[in-house]
Amino acid sequence: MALREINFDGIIGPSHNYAGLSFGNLASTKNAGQISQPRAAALQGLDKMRANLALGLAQGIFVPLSRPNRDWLSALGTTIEECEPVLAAAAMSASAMWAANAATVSPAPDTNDGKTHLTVANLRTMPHRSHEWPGTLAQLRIAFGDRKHFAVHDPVPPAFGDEGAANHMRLTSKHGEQGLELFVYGVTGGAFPARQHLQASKAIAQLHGLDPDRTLFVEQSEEAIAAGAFHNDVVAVANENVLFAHELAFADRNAVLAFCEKRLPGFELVEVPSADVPIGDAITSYLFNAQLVSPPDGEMTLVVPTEARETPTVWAWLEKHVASNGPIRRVEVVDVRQSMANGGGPACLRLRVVADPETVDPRFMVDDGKLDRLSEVVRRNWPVEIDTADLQKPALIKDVEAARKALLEGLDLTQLA
Ligand code: SUG
Repeated sequence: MALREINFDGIIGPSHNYAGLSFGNLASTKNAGQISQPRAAALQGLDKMRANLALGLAQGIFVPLSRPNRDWLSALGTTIEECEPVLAAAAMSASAMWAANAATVSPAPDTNDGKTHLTVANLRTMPHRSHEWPGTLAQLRIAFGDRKHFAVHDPVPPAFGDEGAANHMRLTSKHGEQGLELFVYGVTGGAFPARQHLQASKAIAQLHGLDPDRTLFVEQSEEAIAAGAFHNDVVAVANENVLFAHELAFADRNAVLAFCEKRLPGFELVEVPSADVPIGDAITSYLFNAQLVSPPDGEMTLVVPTEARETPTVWAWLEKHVASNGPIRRVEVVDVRQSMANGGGPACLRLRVVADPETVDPRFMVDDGKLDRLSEVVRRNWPVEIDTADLQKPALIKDVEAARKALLEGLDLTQLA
């Protein structure tokens, strides 16, 4: 079995819009009511996947969910035509594009039955995200349907909020070896909600059969959440033996350090001090919401959004780090501005799964040729613009539904219709 890191990116859906639904996510609030560009957004996402392939990485996809979510509205006793605008916005949200929130993943070397475990996130804190999980679970059950290698779990009960891999980090000497799993939860975020609950993280660690001695529950600092780090992946990211984090990411950074140093030979913390990059700059630039990856050439690479290059403190820090021979050897810049305007950077758009690509349903894997075909479907079918005032307009709804249908047909995934 050749275990590799596979990044599964959510294809940005045809209903992508700026409804300002995520309190505590500064970009979402700032851009509320702006006109979105779903076609450009989806093409940006596909280009990011091409950039990953060019680095020599394995790439997968998830498809947009059925929007408007008519079943959810029906359970609320209403319809897209008749519901209040706030419900229409939630039912039309394309938020499943942020695949880092799809599930928490524990690769096979970490679990007691030797399977890769995935628990779909309940996303219960934000109404527009709370109805994603059934559609996401349906995809996980197909993509990772090989029961010899995967175990896919239902969400943890909604008493405890769970936002998936965005609050989970794995450290290991090599992807295919047993790792350390770090679950980051929030207790308080000042004025903003803490979305990940400790009990949810503990439940997932149990369900995945992790070794308690190699599992750590880490409190996110209140300061980070209050500054706009609504998920841990806005202030920290891990890859292999490297933890790249802002100095204010965790409530007790020394405890994290001690745990990792004791258990992982060669562990490296790359910490960015506030004096170099104030937390506000880290959040607007999404320096840490980057993909930290190990391409086959062995040069650890950080895939950052354009906004990182445009933020002087951040770019200066990156240049200094690479020049000083730090663990991050290369920086790649990708344009995902449409997603960024809703608080979703390169890392939000992907779910990392360490597995043998041969064991994944091939309909969820992509190469350059398939990305070209997907781009064509997007160019032909995705709306050019969406004004949130139009979310209940029959013509838009028809276009959004037809676009998804065309995509599912192109991928031979009509069973998800
Ligand atoms: O949950 N934005 C998403 C962004 C998720 C980013 N994911 C990670 N950090 N992994 C959220 O806040 C905005 C939707 C709107 O306002 O229309 C939104 O849901």
